[in-house]
Amino acid sequence: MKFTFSKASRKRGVAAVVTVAASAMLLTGCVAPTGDDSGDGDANASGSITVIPKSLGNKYFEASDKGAAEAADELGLSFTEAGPTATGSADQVPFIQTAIQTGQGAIVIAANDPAAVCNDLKAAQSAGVKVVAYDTDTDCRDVFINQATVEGIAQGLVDLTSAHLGAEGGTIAILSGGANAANLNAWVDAMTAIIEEDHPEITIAKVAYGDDIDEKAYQEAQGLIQSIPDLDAIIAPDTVSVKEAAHYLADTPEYQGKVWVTGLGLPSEMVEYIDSGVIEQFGLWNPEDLGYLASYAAQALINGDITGAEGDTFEAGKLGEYTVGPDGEVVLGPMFVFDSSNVGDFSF
Ligand code: RAM
Repeated sequence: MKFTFSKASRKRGVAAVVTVAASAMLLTGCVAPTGDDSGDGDANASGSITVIPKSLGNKYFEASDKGAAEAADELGLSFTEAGPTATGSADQVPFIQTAIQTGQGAIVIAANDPAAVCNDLKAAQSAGVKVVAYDTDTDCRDVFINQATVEGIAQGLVDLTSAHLGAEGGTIAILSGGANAANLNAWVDAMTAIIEEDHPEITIAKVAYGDDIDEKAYQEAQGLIQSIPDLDAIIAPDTVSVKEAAHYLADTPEYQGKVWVTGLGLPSEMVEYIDSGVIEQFGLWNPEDLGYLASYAAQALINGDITGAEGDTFEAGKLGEYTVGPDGEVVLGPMFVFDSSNVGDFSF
């Protein structure tokens, strides 16, 4: 499914003509989906970006891509959000290929499977399209916009869980999202290492995967809670899993107070579970800022202001100046902990 809003159409709120083609729904503004407004449909490479989230329908990416669109508007870029509704390894490939064919200035992608999209991203780069990874990394990109450090996220979630379990510790499970996602696997691996190194009182009984899909995440949460008799806690490092684990607990009061859940969640999706006491704390960052920063990085690459080399600096609008770190990574900031004292302060 693809939504294209040129700068002009966004401003005029132009009614869209919807056509269905191949595996994608295309919503095209009545003006050329480029910055040139020539109406001839030829893309103006330097003035257009396509953002490809892991999937459409995930409110985390709705928030991040809202921020990306805001920055594109500030920069006068034509903005397209395009992506699959499923999270399979190759589901994003058609949207990369369309971005190449339409001569986009940059692709901004959160890859479900970093290896599966690499050849197509290399083809994009060979065609002169800049590639920005955001939220989760892939090898074939110019820069990676990371929400927070892997170590900081993993330590933060383990610290929340350890504080809950206390000195006696307990048995936990990890419920992650897509099994091939670079970000999620990095966080799972780092949490596992921290627990093995620093928390002999905590046992990880199982790691399960909900594929970033609501129904599967709910079923996996149910399976963990029903199959691990002495389960004390679940750590869910993706917004879908933590939401659905809390959802299952809300549906089964007999497990509330017995199984404790935390993870990375959206305040807008988790506030009901905080208010009802089903969960107490969770972590995240501002996904809108993540997308906003990614669009500014894309523009800096298109303009040649940066190449992605360590030490490159670029201005990111309201977020200020950022510096490219080792391996082309740009870090937005630290993870933030949400609880009953602040969860209502945020709308994303
Ligand atoms: C889900 C996705 C995303 C991750 C967040 C925390 O929305 O897996 O990649 O960053 O959770």
